[in-house]
Amino acid sequence: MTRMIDLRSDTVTKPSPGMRQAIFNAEVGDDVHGEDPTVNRLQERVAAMLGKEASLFVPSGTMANQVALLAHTRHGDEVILERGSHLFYYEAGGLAAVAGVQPFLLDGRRGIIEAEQVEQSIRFADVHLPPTRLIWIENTHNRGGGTVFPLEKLRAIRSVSLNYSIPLHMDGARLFNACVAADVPPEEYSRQVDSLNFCFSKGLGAPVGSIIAGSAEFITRAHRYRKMLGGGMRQVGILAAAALYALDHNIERLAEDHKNAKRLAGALAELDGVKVVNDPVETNLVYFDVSRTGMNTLELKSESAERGLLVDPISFTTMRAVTHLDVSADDIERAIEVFRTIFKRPGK
Ligand code: TLP
Repeated sequence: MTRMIDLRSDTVTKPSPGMRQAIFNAEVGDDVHGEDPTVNRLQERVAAMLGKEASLFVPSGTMANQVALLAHTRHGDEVILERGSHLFYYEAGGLAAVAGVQPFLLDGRRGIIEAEQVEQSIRFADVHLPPTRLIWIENTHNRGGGTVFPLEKLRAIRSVSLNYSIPLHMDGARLFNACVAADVPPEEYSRQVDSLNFCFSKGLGAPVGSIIAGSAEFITRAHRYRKMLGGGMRQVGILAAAALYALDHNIERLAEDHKNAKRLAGALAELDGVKVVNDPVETNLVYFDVSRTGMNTLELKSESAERGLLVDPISFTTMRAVTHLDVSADDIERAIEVFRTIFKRPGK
């Protein structure tokens, strides 16, 4: 049987033989005691590469977001963020339930918000109003279509954040996709924000892990919240070794994923009734609307799976396909053939 092509997410990658060897060789210790040499090496390296004082390894992007949110806010505070942000949309209500904060939602263009929108949303001191304690952006923006946050727009938001003394956090789950696509070094994005996180478990190909970076004082608070949420891990150098391996081997190659995503989007756009929502595709995510093909996304999901291709709906009308290091250019050609076959069927 031919191998399934899995375009559901870049989280589905499996550790390569080289990464498994690095995991095998990892030196470990109890990280709750701060004694894991590989975790310490990873945290020092990431802090240095982002130009921040400190960083903290956490089990997931969701925990990174929740911990960052907790470390910046108190119950009843308000956070300004875009409507489709992962923090608001995909974290099982954690923003309200875990951090107890209130979102002030902005409509972005493909997830990108403007400095003016942010400035107009800041609350002034009044007993009726919740205090605005945090500005939150996502780069690349997942639901926006893998959109790269333009540096000049980020700089403009940074000056609002500084003028009003409101911290700015970046959910950079796919930070390196942005860096590679826009040719912007990670420290350049990092310089514009007080704190940020990125994931090793997406395009970078590690099995588990995310990291948060910021000032030493912020990371001390984050450390306490990581413990509170149960994210203190023990001999976790085996995962930090995978993360270090990912930083050494899997960043530049993200350009291939972007090329594959563009190729897929170009071919999808030629199919009758299919509309690429995030055209032009900027990084590794392709969103496409199938409402005019006569098929809904759940039908498409099961028809594709029968033909060896996994893709996920994000609504009844829109699908998402994600390229990553376990998908080759040839796999993309096969995926295109599957879509061509399905959409050419009579009556569709
Ligand atoms: N995104 C996942 C799903 O949760 C939707 C995906 O398949 O894209 N921030 C951003 C921008 C993300 O896209 C994700 C994961 C996270 C945070 C959370 O990371 P994990 O899955 O490690 O908790």
